[in-house]
Amino acid sequence: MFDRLSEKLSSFRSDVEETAEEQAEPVEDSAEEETEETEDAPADEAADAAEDADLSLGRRAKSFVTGRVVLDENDLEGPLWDLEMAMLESDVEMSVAEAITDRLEQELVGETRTMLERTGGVADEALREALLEVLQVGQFDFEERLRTADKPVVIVFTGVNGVGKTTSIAKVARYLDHHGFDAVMANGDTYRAGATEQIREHADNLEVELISHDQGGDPAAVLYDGKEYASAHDIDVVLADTAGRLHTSQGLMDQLEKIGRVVDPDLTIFVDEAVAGQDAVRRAREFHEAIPIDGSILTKADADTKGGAAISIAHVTGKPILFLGTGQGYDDLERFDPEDMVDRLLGES
Ligand SMILES: Nc1nc2c(ncn2[C@@H]2O[C@H](COP(=O)(O)OP(=O)(O)O)[C@@H](O)[C@H]2O)c(=O)[nH]1
Ligand SMILES: [Mg+2]
Repeated sequence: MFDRLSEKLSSFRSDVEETAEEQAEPVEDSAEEETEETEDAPADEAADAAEDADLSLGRRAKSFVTGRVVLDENDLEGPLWDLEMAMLESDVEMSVAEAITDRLEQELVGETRTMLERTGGVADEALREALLEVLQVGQFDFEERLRTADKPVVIVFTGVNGVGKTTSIAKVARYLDHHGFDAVMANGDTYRAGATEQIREHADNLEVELISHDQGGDPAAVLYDGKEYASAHDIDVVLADTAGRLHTSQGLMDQLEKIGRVVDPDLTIFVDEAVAGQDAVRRAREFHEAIPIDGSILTKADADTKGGAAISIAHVTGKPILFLGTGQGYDDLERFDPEDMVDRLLGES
């Protein structure tokens, strides 16, 4: 998962380390700094240069451990540019790539840095901070939210056709069961032939009730019935499926808007596939602008090497990624954890 992006991030780390070792001035203590300021005669400068050139690798390495180095904009220009290009190639959205490189520059440039570890360690730390900043957007405790909400909690799943909405509903039903919540499914995809059979199979496998109407019926009416059923049977959560495709995208948005009015969902979750990269990010933005979402599920992360959608979608919508879909089985659903994601991207898990 996300291997290619992970490789590119790790080459940024080694680029910065290399640049720092080649270019940054080791500053061993403040006494020396003061001497340097007063010694500005050309002869002394030459002597300094000779002394610098003389610094053995071992001594330099030691000064990185115990001393301090200063990285400036010029040192970082190359590595940051390469990183930005690498992120764009990995389908990271432009504004998100910029937010990450800006943050890295802020973290790394400027004041003298105490080098507790090798420079790579500092780049690593900065990269971790920058990635966390874009991934942590709006995270909330999903189970706590369900626990404290009035029941039944209605969760509507939106997104285009084929991205994994119905499969995700089945996985979330399993997840809820494992966390002590019961659920009913409601099939608001009355548009596609075969949609009811597909979700019924999941409902039967998972032993969850399914509310459905005939094909061509009003989705809002099905979801309303799902909510009524849940109230009458004391069921915690209604998992509401929707159609991903109508004649026009305006039709789709109108339908979601009507669902919003009729069942007043507690959570609207946007589902898209991680493998769709920039397209997934663009759709997330469009859906969110039309019908505000509360979070996203990124499916097919198991098949995604680029990682761009996973990096970008929270930042672009301002709403968190809640789950990653990692396969076709009911248990292939991971609660999204920004720290774990960063560890994975930085090769630490
Ligand atoms: N590899 C993989 N396949 C998935 C995942 N989620 C869904 N799929 C597959 O994607 C296809 C479309 O899923 P479906 O739930 O019908 O999409 P919908 O049209 O949005 O409801 C199915 O073949 C699913 O098995 C996932 O996380 N990983
Ligand atoms: Mg479906």
